[in-house]
Amino acid sequence: MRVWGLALIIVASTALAHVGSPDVYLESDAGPYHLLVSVNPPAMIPGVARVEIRVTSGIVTSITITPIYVNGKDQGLPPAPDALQPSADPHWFAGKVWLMNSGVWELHTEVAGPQGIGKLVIPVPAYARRTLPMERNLGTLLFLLMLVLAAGVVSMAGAAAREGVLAPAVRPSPRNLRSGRIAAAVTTMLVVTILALGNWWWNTEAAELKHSMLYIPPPLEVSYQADELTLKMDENFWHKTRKDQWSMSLIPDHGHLMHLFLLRTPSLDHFYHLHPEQIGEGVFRAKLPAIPSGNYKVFADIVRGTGFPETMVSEINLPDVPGGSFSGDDSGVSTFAFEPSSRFTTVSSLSDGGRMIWERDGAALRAGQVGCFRFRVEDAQHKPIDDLEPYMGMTGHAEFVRSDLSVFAHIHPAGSVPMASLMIAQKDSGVQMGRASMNHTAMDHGSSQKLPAEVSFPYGFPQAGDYRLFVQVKENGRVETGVFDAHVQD
Ligand SMILES: [Cu+2]
Repeated sequence: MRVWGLALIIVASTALAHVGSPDVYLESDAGPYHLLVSVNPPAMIPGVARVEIRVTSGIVTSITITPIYVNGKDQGLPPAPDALQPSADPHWFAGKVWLMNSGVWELHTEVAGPQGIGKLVIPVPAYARRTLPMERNLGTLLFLLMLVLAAGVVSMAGAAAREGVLAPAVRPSPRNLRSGRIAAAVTTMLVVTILALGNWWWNTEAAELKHSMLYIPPPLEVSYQADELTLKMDENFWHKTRKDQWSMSLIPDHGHLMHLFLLRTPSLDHFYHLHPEQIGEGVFRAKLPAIPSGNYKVFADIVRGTGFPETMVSEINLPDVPGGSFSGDDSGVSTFAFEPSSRFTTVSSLSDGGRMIWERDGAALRAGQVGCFRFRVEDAQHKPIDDLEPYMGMTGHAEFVRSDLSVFAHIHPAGSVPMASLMIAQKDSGVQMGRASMNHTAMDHGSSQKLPAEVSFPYGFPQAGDYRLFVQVKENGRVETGVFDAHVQD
């Protein structure tokens, strides 16, 4: 009997415009304070998100969070704020927040200290992500209880047919014994049938719940013809049933409706960051640069009207594409094939003769640990360059890819939250963007603006394994991509 099948519980989680990397990281000012925020989305919807805030500048005495659901409709009175608990370390606060619906939540954060009150809004997308099997011990216990109950019913029916008609202390005749056995056999068949039907009913319910609750990114069909990729987005059940709940329209994220990434597999040696044009509803077209043949994994980032980010995943076999040079904001890099044994590379040569240095402190990288990943850009003489400029409005873009492609995270200096979602959140709340965010995102797009030669990205690897990092900056009108390999421990 497949009693384990009885044991599926729907749980949920949140993720960003990323694959396999559900946690939210944000580095920002809140008034006079500077914060590094990480949010571990809930295991269920409704569910509890764990929030940790490290105060990296300023003295903070208390932090409260009010979660507000975003779907373009009035949410009525906000709930009472939850207070984060201070820890022994005065710079570190942690707490929990309930998220009740799938979609985007804004965590309205109020930070208090001697310098006054600072405010910050953290967008957190939430959705059911996976099912969990029942806990083994509980399952075993329930299974044994079921056996006891079933055996009890069978023995009761047998005893009733055998002795129910006899006077007390009268021994059953062979005829009584026979009817007892027949009753037990019939009851056994009945009980087995009932359990089988129950199991079937439960599995059907679980499958339906899974179908209606579990988030699956929109399907993406990719085809190649004459130097161009055509991408057709579709919708699945999850999207179709949520259309009236929130806006399915697309909004541009740093100037583009779609950010498309092509990565040659399994060597991870050719990487392209392209920006397809929308040519119809849900249909995009990308002009390809020169690309060598091979199997390419496709990641396509979009942001919905409420700020809900999604990453669609597909793959395509490409022939040698003659293509041209990169146009617009498109960029890419050709590098050495990935080898798990190489573990760490911290220096990457750039196409202009300069290099990019990963400023590691030498400590081992661990899964689930938040850190700031810093990269310095140098010229051919190994001097920090002074002509870094914003690339699509940001000082840098970084893509963290696990070697088996189970993780793909597109991160910016302000964190893992897409710029479009962040801007909606700031607009909703009327909270001014923090100074650091402004610097990070270099909002004025002016190419005359000169930036320091260093970029940093807050991130935590979701799981142990080998990773390749692509770090993109714009220098003197040209995009340079540094490539680094890393090994992450449990
Ligand atoms: Cu980016």
